[in-house]
Amino acid sequence: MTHHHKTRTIAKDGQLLLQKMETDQVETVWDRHDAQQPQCGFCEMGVSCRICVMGPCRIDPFGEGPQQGVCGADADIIVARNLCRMIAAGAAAHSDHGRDLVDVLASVAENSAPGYEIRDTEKLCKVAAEYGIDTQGRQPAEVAGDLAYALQEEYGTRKKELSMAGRAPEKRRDLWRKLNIMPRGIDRETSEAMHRTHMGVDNGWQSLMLHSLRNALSDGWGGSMIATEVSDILFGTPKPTPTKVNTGVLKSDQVNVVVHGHNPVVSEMVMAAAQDPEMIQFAESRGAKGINLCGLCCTGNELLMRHGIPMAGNHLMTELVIATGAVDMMIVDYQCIMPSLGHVASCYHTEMISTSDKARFPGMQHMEFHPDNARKMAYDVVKRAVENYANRGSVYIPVESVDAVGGFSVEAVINALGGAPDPLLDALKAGKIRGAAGIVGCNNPKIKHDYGHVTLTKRLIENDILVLDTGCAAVANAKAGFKISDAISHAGPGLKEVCGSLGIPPVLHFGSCVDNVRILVLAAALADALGTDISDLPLAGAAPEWYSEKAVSIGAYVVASGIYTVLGPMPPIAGSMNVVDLLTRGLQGVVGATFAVEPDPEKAAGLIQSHIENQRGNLGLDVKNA
Ligand code: BF8
Ligand code: SF4
Repeated sequence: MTHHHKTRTIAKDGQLLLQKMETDQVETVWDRHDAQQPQCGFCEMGVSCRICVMGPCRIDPFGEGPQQGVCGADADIIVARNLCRMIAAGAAAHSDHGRDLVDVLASVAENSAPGYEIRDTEKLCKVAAEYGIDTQGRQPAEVAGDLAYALQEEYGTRKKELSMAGRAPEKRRDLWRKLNIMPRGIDRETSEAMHRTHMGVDNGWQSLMLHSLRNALSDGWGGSMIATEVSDILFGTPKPTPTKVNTGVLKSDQVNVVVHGHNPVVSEMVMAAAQDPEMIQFAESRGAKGINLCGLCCTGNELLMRHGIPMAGNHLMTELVIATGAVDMMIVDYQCIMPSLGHVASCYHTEMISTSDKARFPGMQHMEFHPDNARKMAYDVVKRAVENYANRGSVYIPVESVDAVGGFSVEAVINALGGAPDPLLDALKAGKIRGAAGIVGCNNPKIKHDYGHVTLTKRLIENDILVLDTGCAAVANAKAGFKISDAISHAGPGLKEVCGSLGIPPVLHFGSCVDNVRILVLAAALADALGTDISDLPLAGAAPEWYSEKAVSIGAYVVASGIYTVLGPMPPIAGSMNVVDLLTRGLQGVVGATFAVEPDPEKAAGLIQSHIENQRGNLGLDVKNA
């Protein structure tokens, strides 16, 4: 094997498929990353600005060249504005995804979305009650209509506080009010971020950063929370479900349909079509043994969480999966879909289908899904996938799949604990579990694929820290075998005992990236049970391989919610020591938590461990020297 494949990824299937793509002479994201070297140092430090056409401008980080843009903006202003816009884009992506689910909910209420239904009426009623909607003796569709309307109001400008933010502990909400960062409307905060960062508006780097936190909170306690809750209402609240992961989930003798993207609205309907006995019969009539639906990235996580649909891989695997030659069709919705995929697919037999009016890609056929036609479209695309099975060339599925358990919603965790968070709190107090860490986020060719996630997770569970994961981190950890009950053999003695008696793995799959809100809800429940704030708990967050604007928004709302967060890759802020200092130190006195940056996961584990022990000490619990 060419040596550099091993430096690019720790995943065996990744290494072998990289080798194959080299032989096939198909470029990958790593090749293009190499071709971009050296990347622009100004942009890396966040000191380039192209917000207006008096520019583009850049600040010389060595102090020799210009220290101001044409308008007079200095490095602090430029860095803060750029970061604010990253957060606005990330918050917009999650929140618009949430809006699409609300649209489906509204259509279900009007009976104009054939094939969609309310699968979790209990959750429907619970969320409706939070909005003061009467549920007694009413039909689910009526309640759903009122709830959809109320959720649309969360996006607007009529409110002073998001209703969903009411789920945060009292102390946290008081703090947000005091700091004037309580999110008001979801779209409002994003729109205001774009206004503030227009040339000649907000030129205070501190006020820009505070609004950025408010914008991020409108994602975490708004758009993403709505996305998760409405997905549960429409498609079911996850329960622990066995599944399989890595490219070994592809089947050489079945029609392989892979869904990629984020929104379950399309992938759920594709699943229904792929499981229809008539479609399976059609596949058999074409010589296949069946239809094998697999996921990639977060839409894959959505299906994995609720139905145990197998997961073919995470972000950096999305090109490599196609190189197996086994994917008869890939169906995408939006976010994190590399525009290279159409070209990669053209080198094999894979048909590529885009489905969202918001997201087009070169080399893909566009078949647009809407709530009213989704069922018909799903059957159309799956039928085409079956027809494409005959066009397969040679197939290379390099590894066996790995077992995993997904589906840990907060409801499922509380259920596993016997109905209340007390056993978890007792284990924390007794020091058997030292604390918990959320490991979340992406892959990034700047960090060896999956190495950041897997190494950090390994070190934390060894040291009795429970890991909750989402997104591409969750897929990395599943592939590493951390998500079966036997994985307690990797855990420290206390965590091993607790997980063993509860029958859960030491690493809990909490879902897709919007499902990070499940971690917030659990953290709020723990804080409420202890009568304290989230910032007092022995918790931490980490995004060891993050790349996307969405991840910046997540990091910002997690910190603004009071949870210390360690980033792997450095965000583009190094050009402003003021902004760096605020985010890594100053925020402690503001929101009770900070960011840290540490690309080495071994060292990141040390940071998280000392933070958790420190938090334990402040709570009056026993402290272990790391
Ligand atoms: O929302 S973890 S690479 S797939 S952004 Fe994207 Fe990052 Fe993966 Fe999911 Ni999240
Ligand atoms: Fe340059 Fe200012 Fe325009 Fe940015 S806003 S491009 S710093 S003139």
